[in-house]
Amino acid sequence: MAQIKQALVPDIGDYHDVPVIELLVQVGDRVSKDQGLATLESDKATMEVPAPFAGTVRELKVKLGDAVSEGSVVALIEADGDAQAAAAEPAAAKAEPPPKSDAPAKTEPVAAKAEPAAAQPTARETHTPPVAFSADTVLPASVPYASPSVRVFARELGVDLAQVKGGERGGRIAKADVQAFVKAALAGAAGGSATGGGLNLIAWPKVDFAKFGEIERRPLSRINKLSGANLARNWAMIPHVTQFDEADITEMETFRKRLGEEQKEVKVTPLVFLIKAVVAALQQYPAFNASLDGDELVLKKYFHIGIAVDTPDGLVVPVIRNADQKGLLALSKELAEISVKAREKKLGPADMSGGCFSISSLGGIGGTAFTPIINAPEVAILGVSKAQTKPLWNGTEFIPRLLLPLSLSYDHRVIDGAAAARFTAFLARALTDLRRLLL
Ligand code: CAO
Repeated sequence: MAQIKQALVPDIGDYHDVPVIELLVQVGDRVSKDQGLATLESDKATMEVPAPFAGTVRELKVKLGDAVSEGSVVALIEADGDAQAAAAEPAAAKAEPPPKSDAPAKTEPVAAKAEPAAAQPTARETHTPPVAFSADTVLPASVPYASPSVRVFARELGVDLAQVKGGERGGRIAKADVQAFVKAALAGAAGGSATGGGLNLIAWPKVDFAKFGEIERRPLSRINKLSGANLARNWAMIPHVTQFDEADITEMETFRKRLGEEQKEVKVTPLVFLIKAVVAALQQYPAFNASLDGDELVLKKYFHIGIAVDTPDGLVVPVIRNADQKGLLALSKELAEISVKAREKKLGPADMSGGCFSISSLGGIGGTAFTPIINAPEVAILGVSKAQTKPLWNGTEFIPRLLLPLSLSYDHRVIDGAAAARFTAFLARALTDLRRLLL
């Protein structure tokens, strides 16, 4: 007998109360295993909840705007065939809480739980609450009540929906509310210069580009839009200063090349040496391994390093966890794995959360220096450019040395210039003489 089982939100890392922004199926739809049922969107990533098995959707347990976490029931699905039924748990016998992560499906007695499919709203219907509805009481405060198109609109304008008061029934936020919020913000900024509040920005230039020549319009990727909004916020809100330095990596390179000859299992690039040197510097200067939380600095005792990876769809920052506990070869292997995962769009939110400090390496491409944008709530980021052989004065003569340019952007609210100069000097010394990493 076919059974109805729950499709649950799988392990989504440290994310909680993530809004459902899209329903991908309707009641009655046939779904294959791993087909997306709903799209969730946190401030950093978008993820689909996959169907844990093939079957027919009997009931949707979420609607647009609902906030879900790992283990939340998204749909009830009638599993296909006997094989599925046999694999499922006995329907009536168990009444356990939803499984945590590895088993995103749980058997439910058909008759007891499933309501007639016809009574359910279809996935693409607009959800107008049938009775008086207050977003404040039904949705957690952290999830503003707004449609996906309004969310996209707000994101494009850099508006935090949590600050917008919804004018529609139940506190639902309409596009007009977002527009009014922006107008008020601009007016406040214009009139607020006496108090110093607001960015006091003039409107974005509106240009008819086609008037000047042929053009083509290309939509931004989802990653471009998400990272763009984050970068704009971080650039506007964090007082950035960038400290530049150079590390003599002549000996490091000799050692790296030898490592490459001795073993062919993994490619060892300068980046893994940088990860080790950064960890040592974070241990030496804990304020760089911290986040601002109101009036407090949260100092982290763990060392999770974010690595900016360039993908065809835009920039993503997967995190290498516990980098202090890993050697150069293990780091190289993990770096290769996360780069492939990033470029194949297979990174989940868990892969991109919990970072303490980020490294953005453009060394394989070129350039002499740049000003990386801090990945909030981190307080510093290291940019790395291309190493070049240059003449260095050793006191009596110029000798050729391989110099690696370092660009450290830091949050000046947390770190002062002297600390930043010490941090990059420490990094440079450690990379010049790797034995220092053992101290
Ligand atoms: N100086 C000189 N050569 C360098 C170097 C440096 N600083 N860093 C790397 N290289 C060399 C490597 O040794 C490798 O050389 P070979 O192929 O001859 O061995 C080559 O450059 C390519 O390296 P890579 O880029 O494949 O590997 P990586 O470990 O240095 O970097 C990754 C991996 C994922 C970080 C990188 O591919 C990437 O995506 N970088 C872009 C990050 C980015 O976009 N940052 C910008 C953020 S702001 O918009």
